[in-house]
Amino acid sequence: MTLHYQAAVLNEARSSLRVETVAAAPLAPSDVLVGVRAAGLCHTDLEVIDGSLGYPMPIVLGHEAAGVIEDVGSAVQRLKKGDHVILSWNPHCGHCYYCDRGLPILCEDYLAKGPQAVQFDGTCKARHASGEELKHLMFLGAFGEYCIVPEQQAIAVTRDIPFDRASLIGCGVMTGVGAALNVARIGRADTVMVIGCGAVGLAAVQGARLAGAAKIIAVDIDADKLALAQRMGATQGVNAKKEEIAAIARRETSGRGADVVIEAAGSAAAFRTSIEAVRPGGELVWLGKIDINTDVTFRWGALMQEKRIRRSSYGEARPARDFPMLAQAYLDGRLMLDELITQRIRLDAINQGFSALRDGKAIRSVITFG
Ligand code: CXF
Ligand code: ZN
Repeated sequence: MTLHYQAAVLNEARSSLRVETVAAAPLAPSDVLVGVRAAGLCHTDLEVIDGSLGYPMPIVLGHEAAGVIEDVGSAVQRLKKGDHVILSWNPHCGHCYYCDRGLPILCEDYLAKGPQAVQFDGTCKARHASGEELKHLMFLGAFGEYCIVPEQQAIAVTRDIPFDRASLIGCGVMTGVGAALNVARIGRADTVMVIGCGAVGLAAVQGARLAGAAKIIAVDIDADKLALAQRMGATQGVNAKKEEIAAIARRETSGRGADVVIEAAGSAAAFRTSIEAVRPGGELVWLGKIDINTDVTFRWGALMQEKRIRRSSYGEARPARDFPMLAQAYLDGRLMLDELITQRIRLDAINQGFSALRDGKAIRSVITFG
């Protein structure tokens, strides 16, 4: 019998999402049916809505989610009905050139199929009532009551973490904490600067704290976000509207510059500031993004002196290793997630949720189901 459920569908860019009844595809042997319980609204979803990121339509967005396994395909081995899971948006084949070199984020199959907005086996897992196929953003499409994904994308975690907090681990938190714990090599005496205190930047501040950094300088233009960064582990907050950021980095490090700078603001100015603020031989991790066709200029001298620049899209996530670890860190009180949720909304309020994100009013709005 076909499963019907409610999902928010984007039929064309620069239009509102519409909550519609859709039909699920039959479960393939290696797929699981996830009952989505919480899904966060991320900037990448917003870029698709606003048309700066082109995807085929109609599409179901949503790629930061947690839920419950409702059914499993005949070949599924690791998961069972009732398991609580956080979803990963980086399925990978495990045997291509890049997977062999420890870079699942560059998996050839993942990169080839991502822009087609199909699931990892090349098919779509939901249809409109009209019979038209629905695409899925980032191999998930979690803005609906259900979501069908291959087993590898659903990571079982402890039942003790609430779904709304767990959902954040699937994208923003993983990216920020991972930048500090997996990508940068933060030493105990290090000074780390985090530029941009949205969900990803606040997670990076916490990652720097977990890595044992001595000083953590949080940078933003919003006083409330700076105050939150300080509650989360920043040793100081700096308002980029009022202060010269690179000068602060030097002042705090006997003139050298920060050992590690994590950029999570996503502006040309932030990219430029980040390279000016890092010390010679220091590490820079760029997480933010701007339109891919935009040129960014740098002062050449700032790029010299053995500085190491890394771009990371998912904080070198290893979801099966990292999601349970992050869930436990939350339960132990070492990772603050409650404060990242500005509002909880129902699926039919999704367009207001995106307006709040567009206006910079929300760190995270989370849709809750059930
Ligand atoms: C993005 C980062 C840039 C590549 C696509 C995914 N992360 C989360 O939304
Ligand atoms: Zn995201």
